[in-house]
Amino acid sequence: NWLNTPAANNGWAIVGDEARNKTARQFASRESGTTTNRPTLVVNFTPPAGTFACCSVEGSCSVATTASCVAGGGTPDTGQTSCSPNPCPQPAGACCNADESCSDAVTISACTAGGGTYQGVASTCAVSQPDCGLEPFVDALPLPPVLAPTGTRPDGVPQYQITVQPATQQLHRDLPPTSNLWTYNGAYPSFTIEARVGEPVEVKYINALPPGGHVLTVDRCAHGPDYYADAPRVSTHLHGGHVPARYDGQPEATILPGEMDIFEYPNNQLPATLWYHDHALGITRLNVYAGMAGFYLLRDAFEDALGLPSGPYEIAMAIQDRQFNPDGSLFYPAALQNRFTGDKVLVNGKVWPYLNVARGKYRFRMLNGSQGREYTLRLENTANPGQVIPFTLIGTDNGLISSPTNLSVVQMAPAERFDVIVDFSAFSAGTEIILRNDDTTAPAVPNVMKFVVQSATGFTDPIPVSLRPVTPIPEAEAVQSRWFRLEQVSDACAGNQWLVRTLDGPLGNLTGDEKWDDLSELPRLGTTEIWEFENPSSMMHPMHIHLVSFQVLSRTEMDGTALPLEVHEINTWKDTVRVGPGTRVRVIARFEDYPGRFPYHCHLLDHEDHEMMRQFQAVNPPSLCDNNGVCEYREDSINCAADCAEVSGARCGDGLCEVGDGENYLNCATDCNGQQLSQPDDFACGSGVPNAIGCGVDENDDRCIDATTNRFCRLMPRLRASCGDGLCEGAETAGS
Ligand SMILES: [Cu+2]
Repeated sequence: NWLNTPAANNGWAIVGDEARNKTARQFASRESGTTTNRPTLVVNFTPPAGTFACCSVEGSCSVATTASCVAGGGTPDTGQTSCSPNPCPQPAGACCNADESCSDAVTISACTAGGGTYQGVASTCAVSQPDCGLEPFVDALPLPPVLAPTGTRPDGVPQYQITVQPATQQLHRDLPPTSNLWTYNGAYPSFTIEARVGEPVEVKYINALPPGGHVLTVDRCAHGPDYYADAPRVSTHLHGGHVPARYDGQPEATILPGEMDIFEYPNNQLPATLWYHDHALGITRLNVYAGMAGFYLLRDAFEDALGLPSGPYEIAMAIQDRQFNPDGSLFYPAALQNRFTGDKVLVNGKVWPYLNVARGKYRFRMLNGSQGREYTLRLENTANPGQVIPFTLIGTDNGLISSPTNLSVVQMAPAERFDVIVDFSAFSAGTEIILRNDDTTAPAVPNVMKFVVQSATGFTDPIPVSLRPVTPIPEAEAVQSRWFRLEQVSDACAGNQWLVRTLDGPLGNLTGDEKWDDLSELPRLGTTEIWEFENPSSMMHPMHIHLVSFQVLSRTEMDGTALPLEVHEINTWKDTVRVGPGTRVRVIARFEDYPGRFPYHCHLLDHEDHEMMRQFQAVNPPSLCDNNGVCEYREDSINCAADCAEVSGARCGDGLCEVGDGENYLNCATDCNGQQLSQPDDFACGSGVPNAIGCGVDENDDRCIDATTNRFCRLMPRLRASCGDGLCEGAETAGS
């Protein structure tokens, strides 16, 4: 906290008379948020006779003799003997403001009082802006184009193709092109997928990244890179999507360069602002940071008929922070972070852009797509900074709310979405309205983007007073409760790591299940559960659960004292909830449709990558087990153990060189011999044997993988293949 919230720092003055009760006094530090509370040192000095105020060119004052003043380049003011108050004329110059903008003709005192850096007498912004940083609001807000299908299946399902590939893109007018982007289809952010409820879409994901290492530095302390090192693995998750486990972007089901995978999204859920982003185990933060994120907008006829702003008046905004190297490339720390916060905020891939808006209403689908930064957003009319301009909330993470509600500020945790209407109709042409971020997390970034009101009239229809009714899930419907504690523990490799630890009750004992591989939560499909996250730590964790849309039931202090829910958390559909320090949050969800393993995790990406991610397995009802000795559809190793045995370990002959489970070219030549992409068959895959090479981790593209012959190599052991969990795992075959 000392570093992260310096405004809260203070000191103690010890009076020293221990006979009295109060012998100490708290005082603010020079970093205090209240300027007048900052400590000042007052020195009383009586200058000797014959000295006068001496003014420097910069306007500072000292007391000196006339001769020494002139000798030092100053101008004596013989009418003044004191510098208090400062009698010197204040020259003006350029001021680098706290938001990296530059203002001309500002006095040094006015500049520093506003948190700026004075650039010198007679300096100008024409010269000084580059020293101030990146000038805000010089690039137009990019509007990600809609992705066009590449084909249509015989059953009418549109087919999309997303190729993960490097790209170079200019992210600010004055920033050199950023050359270390890894993107979907060459665009950061990606193209937007438009989908409709009840109409499935197919997406083919192709990993066309260069073989070799990752474009950003991989920390091998993370689970995933501890096996795969810096291999450029990808696995794409549709955030907020209600999809089968097979298509969920399972963190371990990554594909390597040269591989592809085909997903089908059923779109059987409420319309919502979804987004797709990478979810590869242990390198999610790096893949998302490098650019792997895009919108997936799901609609239906009911929402269309509401008459909300659409077309040019409906804009999705991906808000993400970044930090740049001087050459324009993305900077990310080599080691896992507690919480990364960049010093620039981008919206749809431009640093601090602007948007020209018509005088009317806009629907903004705002996404906090940042690694770990929270935002406290507010609209500020530069001509009238005190004016409150509301965001009219119409929807949250997973769909519309019952009726519009005005918010004066929007507080967004990572991965949260706010679907809002902003009405510019009351402003005259030329009005500039800045989307401010009042969150002071260091490095503080006060700007997000700017709206410039134009003279044209835009969308002026009224917003319906009723949107889509949200019915609360009754607590009594829940058949199971689960409790989790969010805690940091020591870690031999990285020093520490964060965990989601299963408890045996509210404020209960640890059960010992706390890692990714600890599969302890088995919600039954067709039932409702209440999950409670308790957070005794000093950090906020935005907790995300795959598969389900949940409702937030309550937030309390650790001792159970009730805390109010935020407006956007009351009777709304969510998939990510803020669990603040020292609080407990309960959510309720219906587990429906899709059996299998799904992650739940903290969406601070550095936490997610470092063990603050678990998986639950949604299991079929026991009534669907027919005990006929064959593991069939809707049977799994939990609901039908007799038919669906758990299998583990390697199975020679399955086309998968299971190095992690002990296979090599000596004990399983059929799976592990000569399967190098684009190489003659004279290599040997596997470990523990002479001259073997590993799986997909070497630099020369001689990986033990050949997608064209459907042969793969896996270094990570498959410890517990569970038949019926929706994933075809290492030792599982069609026969087993
Ligand atoms: Cu966390």
